[in-house]
Amino acid sequence: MEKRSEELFDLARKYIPGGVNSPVRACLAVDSVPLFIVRGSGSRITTADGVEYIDFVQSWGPLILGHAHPGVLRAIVEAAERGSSFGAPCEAEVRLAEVVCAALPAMEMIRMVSSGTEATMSALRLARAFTGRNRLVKFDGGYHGHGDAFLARAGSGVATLSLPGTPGVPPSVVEDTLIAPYNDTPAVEELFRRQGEEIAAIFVEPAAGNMGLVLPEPGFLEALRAICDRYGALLVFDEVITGFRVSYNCAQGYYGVKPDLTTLGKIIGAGMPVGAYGGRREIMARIAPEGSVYQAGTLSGNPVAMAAGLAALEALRVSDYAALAARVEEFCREMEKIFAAKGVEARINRLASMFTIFFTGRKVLDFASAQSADAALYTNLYKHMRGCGVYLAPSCFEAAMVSFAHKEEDFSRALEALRSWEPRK
Ligand code: HOZ
Repeated sequence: MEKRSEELFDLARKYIPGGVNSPVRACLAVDSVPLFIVRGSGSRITTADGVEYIDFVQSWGPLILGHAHPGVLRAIVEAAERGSSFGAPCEAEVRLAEVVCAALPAMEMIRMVSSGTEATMSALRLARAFTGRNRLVKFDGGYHGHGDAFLARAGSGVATLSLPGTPGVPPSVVEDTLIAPYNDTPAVEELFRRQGEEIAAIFVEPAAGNMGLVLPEPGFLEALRAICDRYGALLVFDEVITGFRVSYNCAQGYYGVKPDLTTLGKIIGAGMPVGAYGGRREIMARIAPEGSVYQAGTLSGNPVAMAAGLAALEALRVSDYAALAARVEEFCREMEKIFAAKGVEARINRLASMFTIFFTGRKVLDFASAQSADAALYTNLYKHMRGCGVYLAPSCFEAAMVSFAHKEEDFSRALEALRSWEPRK
């Protein structure tokens, strides 16, 4: 059933470190080989062995409309036929900028880049230049891409592989990175009491998606806003995952808290490599060539990627986010009943079309409580579900993604698979 994937993985390991171009997908944490995908359609993916799976990863978030959405596909083909890259301005990048800024009142100007990592790295440079300060606050288990300054107590692959940080990042680069536990306002206040005059920005995922899904406690984001205002630091929302997923107005619209800067990625490229950062005009105007903060990219504002993003946002503007959230809520409740019937302690954190199953009896509100979850039991579940044709994230520190393309049959088949799970067998 996985023979061809195994063969391709053997070949890949000869040429690509670990056989993959991004660590988590190697499936090491769940003691499995990666599935090589040849096709995706709606909620389903098909592997190189010709096996179809119900996909709850959806390329880690970009595909909220499902795989190969017809409107997105059409836009990509039409744009590609006109040329794949110009390294010069095109109308689509202006239109996408206009549409994103219209959805986010806190975003007056935006700069397109090619990945979420690039967006957060650039936002940090800008925050430092604007405030004239060097330090930043991030949260334990928060992941903001693989920019050097963020690789301290990071989530996602760093957490999955239990890496303390990473060689290659000089201590001097992370010594300006201050860490607080997620949802711990007093800890953030303490950092600012001691070094507030030196802190350029707080970087936070308004709902953390890289230590598994962890939601902000009521008042947490508002407190961060107030602290930044008090000390003249910038509040940066990393909405690479939550942007256009939590709602059409992103997590900032959902929670009603305005950041100074926002980073985006994933959904605004609909599966093409796109990132962006934006915010208040007076801050963004510091970027070259309007200002002096340098940041550039040949593929920034790429016409094919911009066309894909525009088509996706056009469809999302009229999509029923509330209905999808309600369906995911019902699905999570059903899963909770099944776990309870099996005597398995589980917490399912969910928000809109994302969820994470934590095998723990504790409420999961930060990285420490996320780490209390039984990773071996998650591996056991992952393997069973995969055997039943249900594709979950290959790490308990990631969020499952549901799309508008998921159908009743997908949910019922996933629940059926879960019912047949015999924990630890
Ligand atoms: N780090 C991303 C997930 N949060 C991407 C993982 C991958 O594509 O392998």
